[in-house]
Amino acid sequence: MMKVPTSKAILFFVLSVLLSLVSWATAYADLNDFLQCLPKFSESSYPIIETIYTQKNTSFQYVLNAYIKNRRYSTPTIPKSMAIIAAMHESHVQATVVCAKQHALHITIWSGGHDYEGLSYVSSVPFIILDVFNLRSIEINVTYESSWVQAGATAGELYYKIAEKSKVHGFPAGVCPTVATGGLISGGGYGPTMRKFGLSADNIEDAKLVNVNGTILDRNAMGEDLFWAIRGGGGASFGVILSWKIKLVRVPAKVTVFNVTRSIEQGALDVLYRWQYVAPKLPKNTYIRATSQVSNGEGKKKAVEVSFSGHFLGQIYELLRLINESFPSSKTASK
Ligand SMILES: Cc1cc2nc3c(=O)[nH]c(=O)nc-3n(C[C@H](O)[C@H](O)[C@H](O)COP(=O)(O)OP(=O)(O)OC[C@H]3O[C@@H](n4cnc5c(N)ncnc54)[C@H](O)[C@@H]3O)c2cc1C
Ligand SMILES: *[C@@H]1O[C@H](CO)[C@@H](O)[C@H](O)[C@H]1NC(C)=O
Ligand SMILES: *[C@@H]1O[C@H](CO)[C@@H](O)[C@H](O)[C@H]1NC(C)=O
Ligand SMILES: *[C@@H]1O[C@H](CO)[C@@H](O)[C@H](O)[C@H]1NC(C)=O
Ligand SMILES: *[C@@H]1O[C@H](CO)[C@@H](O)[C@H](O)[C@H]1NC(C)=O
Ligand SMILES: CC(=O)N[C@H]1CO[C@H](CO)[C@@H](O)[C@@H]1O
Repeated sequence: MMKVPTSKAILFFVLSVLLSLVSWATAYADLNDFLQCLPKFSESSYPIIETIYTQKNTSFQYVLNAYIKNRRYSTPTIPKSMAIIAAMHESHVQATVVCAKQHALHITIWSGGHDYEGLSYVSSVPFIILDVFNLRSIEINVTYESSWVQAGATAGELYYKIAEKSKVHGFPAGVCPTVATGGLISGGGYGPTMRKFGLSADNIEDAKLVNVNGTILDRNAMGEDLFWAIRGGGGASFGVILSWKIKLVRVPAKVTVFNVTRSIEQGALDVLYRWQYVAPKLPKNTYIRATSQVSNGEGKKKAVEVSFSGHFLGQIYELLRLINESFPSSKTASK
């Protein structure tokens, strides 16, 4: 039976719609004051005005959509931010935080846009996006086996920069190359070398964060508790991460990767069953993940297949010996 809304419920609904209209309207009124506040708190040699995209800017939609990875959150009914501040300098981040606080405006912090729930660019209250994708410098220091990486740099860019400087160093970050280190590392960060080196967050030596007062803090200034929290607790709960000092890890100059796919007829279930017991016990330099996907079977029928993709910190002959020892049934499975 359908429930008929009572007059109280209708009144409540109307009131909440009105309230939300009022709150968006007052927020838009505050927006101008907020925008005028920004230059006062940022370095004048880096004009912050050039980083502001209000909804009137012709590039607003383009800038907004460029980093939305979950298209479900780019539909017209999803509330849009009043403005995007695409910071080009650390002082732009400081100014955005200080002015948003002064004018009681909500900000979301955006690096690579891979948030599964769109938390970095969607909000139910009027808001402004603080976009740090332009802050993406990477300074590799091979001698000290460390590197300063800004929050907007992606995992792929980091891998590339390290490889340019050294063939025997790496960093344990994501499988996906387009996640940004801002969200990735503050949420943990897992990838193909995690069995050997742990999470990205386990390999951080220092960080720079803008706190609620707009002050830049490094590890020493923020203290060990906050430094602990931003390595897994989600950065946006605590401040804006500007950069991480990461520890480079030593890897062989040549590594081996593979991707083997089996259909059900080819014994995918047997291999998957065995994988559960074998994969966690393999030497730490070996990583095999299993993903199942829908494939086109015979006569356009949907079928299931399983892919085993692996990463081995060594060369192919060592890997083959290892696989022969640990997967005695892999020969039957590959028939
Ligand atoms: C296709 C895809 C593949 C993925 N693959 C992997 C993977 O291989 N390994 C893995 O570990 N994870 C993976 N993830 C998860 C991903 O790492 C997390 O969603 C991560 O938070 C994304 O970071 P981002 O900066 O790209 O996203 P964003 O959406 O920009 O940010 C994610 C969250 O972090 C906050 N945040 C972002 N930047 C900052 C900052 N500078 N300071 C403070 N807070 C900030 C945001 O406010 C938001 O809450 C994947 C996600 C997707 C969509
Ligand atoms: C590496 O770091 C050390 C110590 O901070 C510094 O003296 C050196 O100049 C750095 N090298 C590069 C190439 O940045
Ligand atoms: C921010 O500044 C206020 C006022 O000076 C102070 O009371 C507060 O402790 C500061 N907060 C942080 C997190 O530093
Ligand atoms: C492995 O191969 C399958 C089938 O071609 C493909 O769908 C999957 O994306 C591949 N995985 C990797 C990690 O390359
Ligand atoms: C692995 O087993 C196959 C099949 O028995 C064999 O041909 C191959 O030489 C073995 N490889 C190694 C490195 O032991
Ligand atoms: C970043 C950017 O292009 N901002 C522009 C938005 O629109 C105003 C008004 O036209 C310009 O002054 C800004 O340069």
